[in-house]
Amino acid sequence: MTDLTLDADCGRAAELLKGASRVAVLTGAGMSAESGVPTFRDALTGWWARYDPMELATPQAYQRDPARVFGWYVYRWRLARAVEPHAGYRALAAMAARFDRLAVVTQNVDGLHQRAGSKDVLELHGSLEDFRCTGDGHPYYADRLLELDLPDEGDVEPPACDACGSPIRPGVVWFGEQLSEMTIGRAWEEVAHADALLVVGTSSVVYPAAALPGVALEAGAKVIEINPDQTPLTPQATHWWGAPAGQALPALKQVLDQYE
Ligand code: BJW
Repeated sequence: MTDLTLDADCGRAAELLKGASRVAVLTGAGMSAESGVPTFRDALTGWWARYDPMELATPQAYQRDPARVFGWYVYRWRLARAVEPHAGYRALAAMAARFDRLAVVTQNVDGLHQRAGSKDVLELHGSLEDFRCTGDGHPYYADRLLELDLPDEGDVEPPACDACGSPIRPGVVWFGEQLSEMTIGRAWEEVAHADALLVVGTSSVVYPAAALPGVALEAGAKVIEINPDQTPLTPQATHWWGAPAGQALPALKQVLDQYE
């Protein structure tokens, strides 16, 4: 592995963060890639290889084939519980101590930020641990899935709600659905008041999350993008660092620690 702490990109990112007191971090699926969770742009593997994740993440897909979509979420729920947050997650959680405030705004639903120890996490697109019914939205506790006779992979018929009998769905935000007003409102506030915004592992094409870096720039914040590939955000970002999150964030923390 190359020593990213000696890298000019790492030095520039650390310089931009050095004087900040409020920091916001916006993460996407690339943040979890090195923990073994596929991104939305990656082709799926195994049984799910024949499906496009972007086409499964819609209310229409669930209406057409509830068992297919529910099965995919059960697969991902089990995967998220089985993997571990990588060193980049842990570095981010530890970095919070050096700023007055560090809030994480994530588009991910896998809970890895919280498991790594990050405290202020806003989940824009919901969580794989939350399920609810399609009727009145009665909650369904994820651990109850363990009582079902689940196949190793493939379709899973959604269980019925105890209270009203309607099918259970994942508590995530699909395309065309509204985000929680409170969560997106709080994310907007965090970003608008940050001195610096780190944008990690997102293709920056899905709204409203993709609008958040613009809010930060408008308010005069520095925007640092960490992503091996360039995105529509890259030309506007204060600094683009083309490296994977699992290497870049620990390197960044190490350089910031040297300033103390
Ligand atoms: C690495 C790496 C490594 C790889 N290290 N990096 C304005 C304009 C146009 C359209 C719209 C608009 N406003 C709203 C819309 C419609 C729509 C939208 O944005 N469509 C676009 C596709 C054009 N948005 C919505 O529908 C949203 N709702 C809404 O706005 O309601 C009001 C409304 C409705 C209808 C019309 C108008 C207004 C809801 C969006 C919900 C998105 N939901 C999903 C599924 C969540 C549940 C689940 O996980 O299953 O969220 S879809 C999917 O995309 C998921 C992700 O969170 C999200 C973003 O993807 P992300 O995280 O960026 O991942 P990838 O895979 O795309 O990219 C990975 C990146 O990582 C890549 O860049 C790699 O290079 C990088 N990477 N390895 C660092 N190791």
